[in-house]
Amino acid sequence: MSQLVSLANHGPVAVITIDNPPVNALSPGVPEGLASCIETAKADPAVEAIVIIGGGRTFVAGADINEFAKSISAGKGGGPDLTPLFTAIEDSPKPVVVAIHGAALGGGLELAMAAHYRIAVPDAQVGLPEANLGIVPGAGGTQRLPRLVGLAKAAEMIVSGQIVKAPAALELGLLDRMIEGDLLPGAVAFAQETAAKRPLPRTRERVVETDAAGLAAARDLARKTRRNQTAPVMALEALEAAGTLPFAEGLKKERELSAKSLTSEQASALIHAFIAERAVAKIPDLPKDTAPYPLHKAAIIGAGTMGGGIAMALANAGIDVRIKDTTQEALDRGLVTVRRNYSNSVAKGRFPQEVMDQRMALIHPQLDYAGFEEADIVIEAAFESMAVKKQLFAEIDKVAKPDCVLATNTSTLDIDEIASVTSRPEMVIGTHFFSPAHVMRLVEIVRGKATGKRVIATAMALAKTLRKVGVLVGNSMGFVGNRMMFPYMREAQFLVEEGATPAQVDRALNNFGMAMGIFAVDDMGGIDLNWRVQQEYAHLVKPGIRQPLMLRKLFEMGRYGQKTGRGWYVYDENRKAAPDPEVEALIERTAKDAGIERRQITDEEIIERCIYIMINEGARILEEGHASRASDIDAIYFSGYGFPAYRGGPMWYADTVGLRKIYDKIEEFHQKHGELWAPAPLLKRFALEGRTFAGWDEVREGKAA
Ligand code: T1G
Repeated sequence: MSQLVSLANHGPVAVITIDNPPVNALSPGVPEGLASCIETAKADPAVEAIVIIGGGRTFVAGADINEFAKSISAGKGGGPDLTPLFTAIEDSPKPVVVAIHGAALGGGLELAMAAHYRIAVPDAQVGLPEANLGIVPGAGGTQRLPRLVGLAKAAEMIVSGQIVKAPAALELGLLDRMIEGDLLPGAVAFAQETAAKRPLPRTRERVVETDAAGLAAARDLARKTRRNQTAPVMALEALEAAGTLPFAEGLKKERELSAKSLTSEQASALIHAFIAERAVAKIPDLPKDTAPYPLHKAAIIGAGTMGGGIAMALANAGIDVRIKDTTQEALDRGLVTVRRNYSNSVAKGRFPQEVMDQRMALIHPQLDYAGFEEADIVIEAAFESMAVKKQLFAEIDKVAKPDCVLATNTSTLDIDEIASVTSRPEMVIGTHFFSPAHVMRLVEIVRGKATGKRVIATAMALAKTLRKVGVLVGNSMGFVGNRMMFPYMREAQFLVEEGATPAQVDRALNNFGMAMGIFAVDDMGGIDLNWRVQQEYAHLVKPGIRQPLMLRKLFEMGRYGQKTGRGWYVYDENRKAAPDPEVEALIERTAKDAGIERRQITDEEIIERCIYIMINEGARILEEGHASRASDIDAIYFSGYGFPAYRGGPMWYADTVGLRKIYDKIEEFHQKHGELWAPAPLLKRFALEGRTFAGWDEVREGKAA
């Protein structure tokens, strides 16, 4: 018996414990240990019933995703076939009870559904989130779940990857009982209670009622929420089989579809995204035992859109927040938005009114710095101007306590320059949230030259506490996200000068999988803000280098985007965008006046120019050391910039296309469009050496030579 799985008898009940930290994944040795324990318990005459339970903080979080990544990159496709083990459990002549705490996800829930009974503690969670990894459940999930909760609900759960809390799972018939108090004694008592009951309830023997409407609704859901993704569509095929084929044949069909999904580019990319999102927390030069400062009280400067959103994110995590602004009117406006956002969530049933009241009670608006001396962190979220930020940091430096972390939410400005007005630059760090800050998962954490290791650890811990993806980046212009966005936006503007329309560019980007087209993003963020940021850096633009022509014109016309009803697009009262012939005519005239020859532009060229320029800038960021790994850049782009996770992020996507192909195309654009397309040296080297960005990460992490 492997040490990952152990067996102990509690009277007539055999208790099998899976103990494979951190989340009891079905890593090599676990299925084998389980199979051996089950056989031992079956054969033991003293045993009347069997309990399977997880050690540590959770039940089983599924198959081992890291093993998947390894076997996929080794071209071996999928993980172990768990069917024989699960069949052995279901076939057991003695009742098998699965006792759930924490999470039972993917293979973990499939294991539970193969058992005869499922019990759980009230805060347990269950689900089949495989679609988030681009794969089809492969161990009976698409065949057993519809037998327990019905085809429609099963299809909805599998397409959405929804995690269901225990009370709802009990109502759905996915659980047999909720256990209050300690799980193990409760499970042993339940097993003894059911030990003699026959026949044993085997999920596979249940009938699936066909439900065409339910499947159609799930297909609709997949179209709306999983655009371009293949696994949900394949999972629906397996679910359909559950309603039309005998169990064993349905299982076979599922296995084929799951194995096929595992060899897909989308699965590789989404599994990369899962791992990348967790790798960001591992800072190469930050010793694991670096203790973050305590974070109980926070203070924010600026009650605008960002300040209000950050205050909500902190209050949602139970952190007490003071929020300061310069006028009562500004403060009131900010708090009205906060209150409205919470009311909308209550109205949508996301949480009850009392939770809203608790969170509002944690947010304290004020016009002065009273109480700021108690704050563990001060986050400045004021106007994006260096002068304003320097003045505020000079003030904060006087009121904040010595070990208070001084953070700025700047999206582009130099952290070192901001820190230079304080007596403690080592306590200054960038925490770049994204709008709406209470929703967007990404936080770029920007280290300055002097930023101390404990301050970095504190900011990373804050991101985790806020359940956000905190990515540490260097202090270069625009950090990582915006630094790659600037050339992307510029290239898109050149494309419309040369003949494309904003709608065509955005449509091509949408089809590629971007959550929003770049012109729609510009209109949402505000053309005035974009123009102002451009002015902050106008001094860096080399003379003679081509610059886009339209932004200034739209700014001077007061076309700021959604906020003025007109930008690149025209907006109706519901903020629905439509192409604006006036803008398209203005673009044509502007191009003509500038002597720019206009031509037909293909969607392929749009994608190559918009995405490859991003990748090229990403390579520069890596070689300058402003990102620890290529996968950090990917995590930034799929958690904060709407880059499709099923393409893995810009750097993973580059590897998928092939760096040589990308380099050759960039060199072609370099010849055609000049210096702005000069290939990044790292990209050139990797392309010529046949290397990948993923390979570079492995080298840097000592995982490869
Ligand atoms: N395999 C391997 N490692 C895993 C893992 C898994 N399934 N899940 C989590 N980890 C690691 C993770 O990388 C991190 O490691 C640590 O655990 C804590 O995770 C056959 C084919 C369980 C809700 O999709 O959703 O079963 O960074 O930081 O926020 O049909 O992890 O510390 O080194 O996320 O508390 C389906 C994935 C697999 C669930 C915990 N299962 N996991 O969240 O901690 S496919 C999933 C999660 C499958 C079958 C198919 C979450 C969590 P490290 P964490 P958390």
